Amino acid sequence: EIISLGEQSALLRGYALPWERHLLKAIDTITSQAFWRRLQTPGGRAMSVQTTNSGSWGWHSDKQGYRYVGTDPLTEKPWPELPAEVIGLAKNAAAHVGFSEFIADACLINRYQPGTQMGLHQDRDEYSFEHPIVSVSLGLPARFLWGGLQRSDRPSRIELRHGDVVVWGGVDRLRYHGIAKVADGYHPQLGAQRINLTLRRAGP
Ligand code: MD5
Ligand code: FE
Repeated sequence: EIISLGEQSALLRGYALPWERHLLKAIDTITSQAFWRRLQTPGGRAMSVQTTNSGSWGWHSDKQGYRYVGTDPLTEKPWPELPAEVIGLAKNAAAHVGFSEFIADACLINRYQPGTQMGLHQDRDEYSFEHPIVSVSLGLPARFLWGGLQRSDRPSRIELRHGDVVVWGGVDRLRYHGIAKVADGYHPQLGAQRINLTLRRAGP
């Protein structure tokens, strides 16, 4: 099932389910090398979401600001490799929404425990906004807040569930978005958490 979210964005319900085994294994492998962490905002506060990365670039935040870095600041080693199956999932999903030949070079992984949320923001740290972003939701469901091009635009809400994939690009690429506070619960594969992978082209 394809649910249109905007002119150039869509929710592909359950699209990642055939890749579930690869995704769970990838998360285990990646987080055994690049541990979950709570990043500091440029203002010095700890984010409530836990993150890690894989691929050529990883998203990082500290007092110097938001940016992509080629090595994990915790280990000073390159980020773990992004598995070919996951790059393939993102490429296939993007093509369904009209973005052909999308090759991700960065995968930001976010972990939400019950009570965690992500405030409305835009994703604008990538080198170019011409590429789409593909997001994969796993574990507990969450309400996605889907706004407009101005922060003051009132967001609509849509539930993202285990296995859902969303593709955003083109005119929808810079829309404000966030995640409402994740409710308590238990997921058979992932327990009391929601994990989101965002696949991006961060570099040139
Ligand atoms: C999440 N993560 O569920 C979301 C999913 C992030 C983030 O927002 O920055 O880590 S990605 C949602 C997204 C990405 C790019 C554009 C838009 C939404 N959009 O235009 O709405 O952890
Ligand atoms: Fe975002």
